[in-house]
Amino acid sequence: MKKQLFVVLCLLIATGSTKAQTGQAPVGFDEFNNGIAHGKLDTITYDSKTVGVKRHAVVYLPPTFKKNKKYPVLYLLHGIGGDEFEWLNQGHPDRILDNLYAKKEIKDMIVVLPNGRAMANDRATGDIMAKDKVAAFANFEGDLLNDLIPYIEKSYPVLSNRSNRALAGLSMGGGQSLNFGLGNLNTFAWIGGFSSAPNTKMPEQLLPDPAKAKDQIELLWISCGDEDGLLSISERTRDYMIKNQVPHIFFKEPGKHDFKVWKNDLYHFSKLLFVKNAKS
Ligand code: FER
Repeated sequence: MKKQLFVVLCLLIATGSTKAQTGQAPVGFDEFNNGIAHGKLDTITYDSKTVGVKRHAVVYLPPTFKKNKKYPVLYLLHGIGGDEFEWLNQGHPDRILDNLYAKKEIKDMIVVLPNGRAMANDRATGDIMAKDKVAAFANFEGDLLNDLIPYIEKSYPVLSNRSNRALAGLSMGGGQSLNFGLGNLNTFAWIGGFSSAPNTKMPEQLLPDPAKAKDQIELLWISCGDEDGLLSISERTRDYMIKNQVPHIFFKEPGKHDFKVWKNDLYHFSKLLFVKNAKS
């Protein structure tokens, strides 16, 4: 009996240390939990001068949201096969963040889930790799900066300065986040690319003035699964940051190109957001 207990304890300790080494979020981090407070989801419609149509996004408000407080904002972007509901349906950021709030492990923030395919028909249908559809992901820069952010800032109680804006995304959305984030450091100080796609600019274009960027970046997060065919893009970006001494976090984790990896990324990334001196 005593021996059995000893074996069980050893197994528990071994499992715990493996998790720490691999950076896996704790079991249940992405599960709906009935016994805790939940955030609120809104769907919004805004006028896009960039695209010339009304566009849609989803907004997650933290469980303790109050209109008379002001919040930092994370803009969280989807991949090439997704839309404004992709994160919600497959990544469950609401559950992940609700659970983190219950443990008081993240700062209060509003999360905006936009549609990053900035064209009139922004559904992920037909040939999602078509030239015009891929170009629409680049076109989203104007929509985000000139249409969506101003709409959010007049509709919600938010802190509207660079140190209270974060931009992150998965795959195509990771490339967008690195391109638009590092390209607009006057707007964003917290930037995350999860398994970033080939739309990521070449490093010298991405960050032509690394010396200046060093002072501006609060957090630059670059992550990818070790079995992802796109890993070399994250490594290319990381190598440039190392060469130019730009502080960043490079998080290589077990996994492929899927939501198992991206949920884990969101868990870890969101814990660093809006915490001063998060950059390593
Ligand atoms: C590509 C490979 C992958 C590409 C985009 C992706 C535009 C995007 C993948 C995703 O968002 O999941 O060559 O070119």
